[in-house]
Amino acid sequence: MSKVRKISSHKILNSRGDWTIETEVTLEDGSVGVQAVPEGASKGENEAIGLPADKAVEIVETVIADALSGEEASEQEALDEVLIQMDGTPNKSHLGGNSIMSVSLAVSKACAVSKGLELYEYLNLLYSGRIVDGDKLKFPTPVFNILNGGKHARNHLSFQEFMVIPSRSINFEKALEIGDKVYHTLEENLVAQGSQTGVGDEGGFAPEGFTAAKALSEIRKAAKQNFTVGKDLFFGMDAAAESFYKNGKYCIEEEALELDRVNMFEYYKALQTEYELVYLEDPFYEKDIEGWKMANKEFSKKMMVVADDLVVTNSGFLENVIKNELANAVIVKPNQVGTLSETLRFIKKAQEAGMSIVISHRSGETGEDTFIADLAVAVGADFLKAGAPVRGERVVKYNRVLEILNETH
Ligand code: 2PG
Ligand code: MG
Repeated sequence: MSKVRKISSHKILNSRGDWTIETEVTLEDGSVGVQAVPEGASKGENEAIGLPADKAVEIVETVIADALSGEEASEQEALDEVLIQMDGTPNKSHLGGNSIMSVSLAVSKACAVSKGLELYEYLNLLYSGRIVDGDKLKFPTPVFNILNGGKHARNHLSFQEFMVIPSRSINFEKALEIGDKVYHTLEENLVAQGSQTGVGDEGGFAPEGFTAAKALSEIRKAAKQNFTVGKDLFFGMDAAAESFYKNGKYCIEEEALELDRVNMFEYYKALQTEYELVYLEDPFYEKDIEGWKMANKEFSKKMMVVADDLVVTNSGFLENVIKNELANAVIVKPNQVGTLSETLRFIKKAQEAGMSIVISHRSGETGEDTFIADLAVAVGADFLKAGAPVRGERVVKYNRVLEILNETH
């Protein structure tokens, strides 16, 4: 294979207008891999820490470049281990999760180029030791976040994301059509009733004066205009409960509610009974373990109880979730943990435990970054969560899966 010749990095703006970094890794055979770093707004407390962009660029171009130059690029695990050891902290706060992630992922892209492989093929090789034939690839079901609140919007809806999830039996292209159709129907309905159609950070509408029940009923109304709810499609929520957890209570200000754990649980139960909810992400604050236990015990037979802030793509936290039966599905975001190898180990562990895998974007994304689309196909993820079916930085991920589908089928 080929050794690392050069690593350079620079600042770019992300979709929220915040600075992030983009790193370029060049191998001795001339192959190049470029990777930008996304950023979340609602972060788990144990996520890898991103350093300010200027600092991260400096670290990539000095400490990291010095350490990795001349090393064999195809030894992904060994390179990632060097980064982990050099950082030496549990949350990558020394070298920065962003510096580390940009290099780790860019190395894999450069290797794919060097081997003449598509990125998903190379990731597939890293993940399972072999390349799955194109016609045997498993494609993820897209999860469309079409109505926004929480930290992703400037409205007054506590819950972060309301999602449309096409049936698992529907192919990716048709699933995209469904998400897109429901999105535009919802838009027409919002216009007709005089609601705002401005969007949140992930492209979902962010109307004022909505509650969770109103959001779900409007989405269901829009869905029913063209599809059979409960057959063609279902619904999901990312509560991102940490963002409305204050002093031991879940404060849902738009309904003047201050709920304790049990009442919060009852609140979800009422929504689950009323709507075709199959997906509930971060229903409780990450330290409210009893809440998680309650949710998983009651809901896991009927829907996905999805851990995001609770696990932060970290195998150590995942172990605890598996042992204590806190969730039956996990979110995967490479920048939550920092290296590709740790991300792949996390996915493997979750798959072995029988959990559903949801590969996810961040609310702050960059326009051309499609890494998560290739990752989702490479590991046979169940779902790809990349926002609404609008806005360049969101649709580029869905379009990349479509491209892989078209190339292989
Ligand atoms: C989430 C993500 C993506 P953020 O909570 O799942 O939707 O949001 O990137 O802001 O953490
Ligand atoms: Mg989340």
